[in-house]
Amino acid sequence: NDSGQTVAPVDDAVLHELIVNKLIYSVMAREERAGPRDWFLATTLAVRDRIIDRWRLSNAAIAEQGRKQVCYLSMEFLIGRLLGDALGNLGMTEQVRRVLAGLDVNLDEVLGQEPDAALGNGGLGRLAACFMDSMASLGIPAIGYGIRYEHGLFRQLIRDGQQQEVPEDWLSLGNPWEFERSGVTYDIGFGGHVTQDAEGRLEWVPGETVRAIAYDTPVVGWRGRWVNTLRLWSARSTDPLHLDAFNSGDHVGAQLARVRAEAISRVLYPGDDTASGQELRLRQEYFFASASLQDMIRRHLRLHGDLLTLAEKTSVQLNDTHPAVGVAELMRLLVDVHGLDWDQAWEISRATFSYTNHTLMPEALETWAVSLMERLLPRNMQIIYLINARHLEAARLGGAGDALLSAVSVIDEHHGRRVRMGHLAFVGSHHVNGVSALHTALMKTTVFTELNRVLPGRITNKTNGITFRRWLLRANPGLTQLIVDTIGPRVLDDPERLADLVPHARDAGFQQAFAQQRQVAKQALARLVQERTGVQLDPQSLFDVQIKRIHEYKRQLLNILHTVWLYNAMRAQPTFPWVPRAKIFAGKAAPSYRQAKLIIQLANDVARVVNSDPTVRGLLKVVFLPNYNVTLAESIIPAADLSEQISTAGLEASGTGNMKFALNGALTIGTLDGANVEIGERVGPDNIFIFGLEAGPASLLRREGYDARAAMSDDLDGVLEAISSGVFSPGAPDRYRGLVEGLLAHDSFLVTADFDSYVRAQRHVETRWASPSDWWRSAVMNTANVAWFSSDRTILDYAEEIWQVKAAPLG
Ligand code: DL6
Repeated sequence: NDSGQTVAPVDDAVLHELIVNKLIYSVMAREERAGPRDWFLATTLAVRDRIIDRWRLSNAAIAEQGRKQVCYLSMEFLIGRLLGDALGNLGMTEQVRRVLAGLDVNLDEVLGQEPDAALGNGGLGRLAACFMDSMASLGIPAIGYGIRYEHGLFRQLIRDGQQQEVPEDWLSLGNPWEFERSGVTYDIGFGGHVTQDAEGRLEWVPGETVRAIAYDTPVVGWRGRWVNTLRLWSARSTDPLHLDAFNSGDHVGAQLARVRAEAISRVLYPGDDTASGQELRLRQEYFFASASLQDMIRRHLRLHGDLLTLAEKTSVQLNDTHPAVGVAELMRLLVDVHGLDWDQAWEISRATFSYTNHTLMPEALETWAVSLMERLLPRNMQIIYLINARHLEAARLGGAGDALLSAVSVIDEHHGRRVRMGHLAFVGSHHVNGVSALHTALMKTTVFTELNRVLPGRITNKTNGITFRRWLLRANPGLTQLIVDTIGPRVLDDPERLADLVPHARDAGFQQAFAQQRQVAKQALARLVQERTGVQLDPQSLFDVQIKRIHEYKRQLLNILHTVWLYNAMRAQPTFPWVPRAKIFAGKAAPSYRQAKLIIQLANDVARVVNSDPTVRGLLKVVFLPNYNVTLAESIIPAADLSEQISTAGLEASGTGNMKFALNGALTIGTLDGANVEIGERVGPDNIFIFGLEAGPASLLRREGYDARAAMSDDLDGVLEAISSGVFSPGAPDRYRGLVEGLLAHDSFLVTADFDSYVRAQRHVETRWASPSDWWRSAVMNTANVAWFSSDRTILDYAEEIWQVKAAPLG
């Protein structure tokens, strides 16, 4: 599914030569001996050259036309593999396949060599990656700023059913995409003190300085018409070696300053259960926020000469609160370093920043101890106090009383004096957005109720989206081809055309072709599952999939309870015409999140017992696929029949996996949570399975608590009894007793409360599955009606309403 148009086409013979030259002169390998990794490097380098001319043109256009640029600050960019994306966007996939075949090399094998860049944790980081693709495809000038972690999200091993974490090492064999910009460096201070000169000007004298070095990766948009930059910062010591100490034998001590400085970009999300772990996280946040803002100012001065026009030429999007310290940092740079007066600087700063909130969960809302901020960032802390004083004064003048002032203060005085980073971002931004309609509505009635009262009109909704180029065109080429054959190639440029599939939803021939594509994807996934877990799946069975971070609010546990319910029911009535199912799980638990790790273990224990029980052979299989990442998602999603989006209503801000599945024609079973609500509105109530408590009642029940035992059905009782009595952990019968007792005593995520409704919804799934024409009509209706979830639409909304930036791809 190439775009059918390359920017500057080369013929096969030229491309052949370009790749072979890279192999010889850049990789130093011989054609007859080269392995897949060598070919991956040579191909990437040759393709990268095709992108560079357009990259330079894009940068030149920004400068010459004085265009406004977006700076997207994100602690995470979950970009995955890049070569397939670049080839697809350039329209070169089939040509490269052909040229490599002529060299006796298989493109798919080459693509498989690329490490999966896991510079993020989950939805938030993948959203940033989809947004980068969309901004480049729409010709919106943008720089993504983040951290070049040497080790991204850990690699997950499953040993004896338990998660083990080992370091991920995506850079170990080099990264052919990136350019080290040794000339683009900034010094980032930490600690020290603040002095005042004779005129009363304040100056921060840091106790330690770390250097940020830029690494740039080109992000090529659709049809290669525009190329943006992903600029990731790496930390270097300004004091790499104490030579005296080294020469006198202290080889380790001589490098301590370096180790400390470089730890900043060593690991994504270092554990923060210790004080030093927390400090490292704050160092990371300030490091990348400061380097990015210094870079933005330097570029603005070079292009426009004067900081007074900063907000006209730049929009900074804070992706969650991780870069929120940037609000204070930009004020420091404008006032202390560039000499603007406070009011002018504040006006510019607020006109520059906007902030996206991605969670309402109190424990995930970032705060930093004032004492840590004062020690690590003394001048920034002073500035935060000044920002807060003016903000509170304005609120007081607007009539706010003490209770309201305390609620809207950037400093939380109730929990040992902490800086509320969400509040800082809110106060310092012109727009604050949620990521689905429900989430945005809840922002106004929960975490930001009071801020919304004193600063009304800032909150706006921007429902998330996904890039169809990766999640349909690349991940599911068979289905894409069918769609193109059916409704024409315009859909590749205009996802709204997917709606042209609606008239085909009832067409038996089309349904069959659609189902056939699913079969192919399921067969491929079954092979992968067999290779990685040894479990054999029947591609004819219903593939019921839940893949996402493991978290109590996402309720993998509810899905496991249903699995046990099915298992019990099948064993009790083996002759009933059950719908054969494969329950497929994948996801990582945060290393210190014990309950999530126990849930992984339970899924694996249930899998072991179910898969070895002859009574349910051919009816039920359970697999937990290790090491979930973007690449694995690309294999799983096209093969899914049923998409599990079953979070406790009100707790999933949006979800984006839900959109990927629906786009590929999986039916959703889900709660009215996050973007599920909007998916349901678009695909229609007949084509989605909604169950469970809605956000309002769920929140009430969570607050008031309820007696799970009193409300428990016999079905649920049987399931919990089996788990707590050790049916699935015969060697350790007490393993899950605590988990079950916990559920019965304080079921914070309403697993037991929603269980019966969930089981009923699952029965509706089975009824639909038993009627293939109904099932496939619903599947087609999903694909046909989710065009609105393209991240191009989301980005255009941001561009028009928040950034005031124009889309304008090169011709
Ligand atoms: O907005 C992207 C993504 C949403 O789709 C998810 O619903 C939401 O959980 C996630 N939020 C985060 C932030 N931290 N937490 N928890 O990852 O953002």
